[in-house]
Amino acid sequence: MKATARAHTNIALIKYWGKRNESLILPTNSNLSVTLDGFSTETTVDFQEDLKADTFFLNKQVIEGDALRKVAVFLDKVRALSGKKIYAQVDSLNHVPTAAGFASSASGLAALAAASTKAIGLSLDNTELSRLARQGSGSACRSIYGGFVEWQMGEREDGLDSYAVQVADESHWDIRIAAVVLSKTMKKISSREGMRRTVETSPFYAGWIEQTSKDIQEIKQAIADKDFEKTGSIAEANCLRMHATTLGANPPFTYWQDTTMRVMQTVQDLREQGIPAYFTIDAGPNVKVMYLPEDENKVKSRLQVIEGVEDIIISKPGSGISYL
Ligand code: 2P0
Repeated sequence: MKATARAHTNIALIKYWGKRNESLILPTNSNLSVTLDGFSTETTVDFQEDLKADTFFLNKQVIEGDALRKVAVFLDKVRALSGKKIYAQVDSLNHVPTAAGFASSASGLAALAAASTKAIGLSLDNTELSRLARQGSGSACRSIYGGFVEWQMGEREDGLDSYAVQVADESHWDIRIAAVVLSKTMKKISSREGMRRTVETSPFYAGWIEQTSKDIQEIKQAIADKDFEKTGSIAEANCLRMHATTLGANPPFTYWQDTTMRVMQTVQDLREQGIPAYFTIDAGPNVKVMYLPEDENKVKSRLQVIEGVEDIIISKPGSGISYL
């Protein structure tokens, strides 16, 4: 009972930042991402009658502790759905062009959801798969699809209406996203802990929720119209607002480092020189920069000379899950 699936990671243009239900992973706001072709996870799940527990290998290394528990808790959900009590060996390969902290729970849990359900004999449609992947890691529900993807927050307490839908596929719009890898990154506050602290303590949180519901409507129109300046400026402002909530938390924190701010400044300088480029940042110091293909050389040459930048990995909009 074995299957292999591939999923790409994604970058949110409208952020998921806060849960209304921690155990079901239900968000406080709808959010929207682009799937990235430059980063993927390929996972094989093999259910075997003679195993006494799940095992997990990541890039051929045996994994234990919290990461193994996360996989096993997810497989418990798959076992419950199928009615089969059988353990699995999970082998994951992260295809990330450099070892720079870009391993992603989004591609990891999306590939695990696809491979494990197929291996155990369930046939789920993409909506069911997205809903299941969400319960492994919120952002994973978006990686079921390629291109531009909205995670609709839903309203139900049981989460049945909280899943992702494709807004436009990967061929809709040829934009580029450069992942700017920093040479030094501090130990960070996990996104789970960061969002929990912000929801519970930041007085800026209510403002974030109010504005984000407007942002998502506007960015969907801008994507449909292929209006790059509008899409980029909404995404950049949404990112800044998410990070502002962390400064208001108690205790306050930020994911930014000095190099993060140098990259942000460079992107703003590029715009002043007439090159449309916009940044976004997740729960860590690395920056992603959006631009149009014709500006690639100019953007890349400016980013790679910034002090503290180690590498630049370029993506286009990528595809959804596939079975190998
Ligand atoms: C996002 N992030 O929309 C946001 C922006 C980080 C900042 O989704 O707790 O690993 O597993 O649901 O999906 C990172 O959080 O969190 C994330 P869990 P996840 O991409």
